[in-house]
Amino acid sequence: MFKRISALLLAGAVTMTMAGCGGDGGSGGSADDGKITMGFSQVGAESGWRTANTKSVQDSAKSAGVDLKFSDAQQKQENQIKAIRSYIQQKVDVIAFSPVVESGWDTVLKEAQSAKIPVILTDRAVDSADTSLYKTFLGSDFVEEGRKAGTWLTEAFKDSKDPVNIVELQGTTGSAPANDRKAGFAEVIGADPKFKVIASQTGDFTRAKGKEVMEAFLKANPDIDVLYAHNDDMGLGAIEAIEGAGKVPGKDIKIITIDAVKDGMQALADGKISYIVECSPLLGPQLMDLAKKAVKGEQIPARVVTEETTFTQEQAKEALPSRQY
Ligand code: GZL
Repeated sequence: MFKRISALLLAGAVTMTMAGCGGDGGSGGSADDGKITMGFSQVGAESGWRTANTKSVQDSAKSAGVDLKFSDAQQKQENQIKAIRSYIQQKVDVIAFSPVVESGWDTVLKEAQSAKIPVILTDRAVDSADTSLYKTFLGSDFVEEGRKAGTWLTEAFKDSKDPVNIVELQGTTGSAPANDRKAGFAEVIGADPKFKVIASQTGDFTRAKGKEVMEAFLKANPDIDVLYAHNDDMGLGAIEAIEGAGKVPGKDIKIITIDAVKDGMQALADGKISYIVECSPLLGPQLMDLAKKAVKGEQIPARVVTEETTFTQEQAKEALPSRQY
């Protein structure tokens, strides 16, 4: 995480804007006729967020006239590496991917660099020390998302004199969102010793695993006050476990999640979830714009941070009718 923050500070993060500051004479690629080919390696189809992200990428490629080669890695790094190698063999103009985990990418990214194919990180980041291996990282600030979750919790329990027992459902082990959402949350609640994370385990961003792990948490810990789930889907699975244990989600156990997909927002509006931090999956349009610029050899920002908000139960009721995902 630290490496990426220093790269962020060096490069100067931009939010939602792209500074096309004139060409640096890159490979040029086939963008001169406007049509480019993108090889995209997607993490998988593990959550509602991922489904929405895939739709955004595929729809945006169509409207941008980008020829998209798309692969689903079923949450396995080796499948993403295979897909990237195949795109290099096919001599695509640009490669984009959401790295399922932060580490282990340098070798294949060096192969893409030697083949003079620009790489764009979208959604999740890598921890490579060599930031020349990719042109930009387009995605959320996951540490900030964790901080927002922690800030809501400390505010909600500011008058409590008793210990606040928290269980945490982490995202995929080794992934940037799991590492950073955990760090940001811990940074904020760590200021007050009454907040105690009594159990923390991965639910791999899936509903099924979230339910399974929450069942175990409930068996081992009779006095849970709060669940912090790194995504809506694990929170929704946990709600099934909480109700199965005869407890009332949102009342007996406050629930904070991250994403703000439709099912999560509905549970928030229904009072089962207490607070949601948004993480937008709608990265497609920006990705296609950045890809075209990269293929033309134009300068693009090293970091593009997506703008996001947060939702209370009242705000969810207002926002639900117009949600795109
Ligand atoms: C976050 C993304 C995460 C979502 C999960 O940008 O990588 O992966 O929060 C998804 O829902 O599975």
